[in-house]
Amino acid sequence: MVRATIKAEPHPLAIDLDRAALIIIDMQRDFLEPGGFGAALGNDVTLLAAAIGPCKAVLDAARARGMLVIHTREGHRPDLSDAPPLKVERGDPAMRIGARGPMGRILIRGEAGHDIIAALYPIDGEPVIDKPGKGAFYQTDLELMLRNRGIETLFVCGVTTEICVNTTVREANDRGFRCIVLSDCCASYFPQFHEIGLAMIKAQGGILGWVSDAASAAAAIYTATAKSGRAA
Ligand code: TIU
Repeated sequence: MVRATIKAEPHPLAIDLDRAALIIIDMQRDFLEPGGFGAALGNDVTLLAAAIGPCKAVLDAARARGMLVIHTREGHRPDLSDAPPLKVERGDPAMRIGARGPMGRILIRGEAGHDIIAALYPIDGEPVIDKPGKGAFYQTDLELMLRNRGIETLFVCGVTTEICVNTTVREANDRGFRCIVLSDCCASYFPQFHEIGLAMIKAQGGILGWVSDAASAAAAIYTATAKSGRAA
């Protein structure tokens, strides 16, 4: 057990870093780069870029410690058999899920746009969860992976704050996992939804989890590692 105290809201919390994992939600080209799913929905994708540097800082700390790092990707099979028709039918037919865009078919597994951005690309040993929904637990083996590793706490990063991050935090909370959402490692196409999405998590004494930031999380991880050595 390696205790670390994380500066967070609504209050600092002590966790066992040996039972913590980093989960990076959907930092895919389809959401962060022009010509993908995010842009097809009419969004300004440049708003998500602010989360990349902070995510990388925490990713570096987690890797240095040998912490479990899990990446997720939202997307569907090429035949769309795992995509609910109601999800596919929304929006301009020329820019829907499965339509061909500059980064390949939109939100389809195996296409360039579905891949994780270069700056945060997974390395060997980091599981990648392909998820058909907004929540990372829905129709995936994420819970099995976390239980097999005895994980209790998740540091949560990614996009978008109010959609896939929030849904995943809610799913994790109901399954008994402690979530620490890193505010500057998350972003939304709607800055006000980012703020409200974080506020909803930490309100009511941390009804869904805690909110911290990249610097606080990385500092706690590096400090614990310096004292105790690598966990892995
Ligand atoms: N990953 C994720 O949040 N999927 C979305 O579709 N988000 C939007 O904000 N559209």
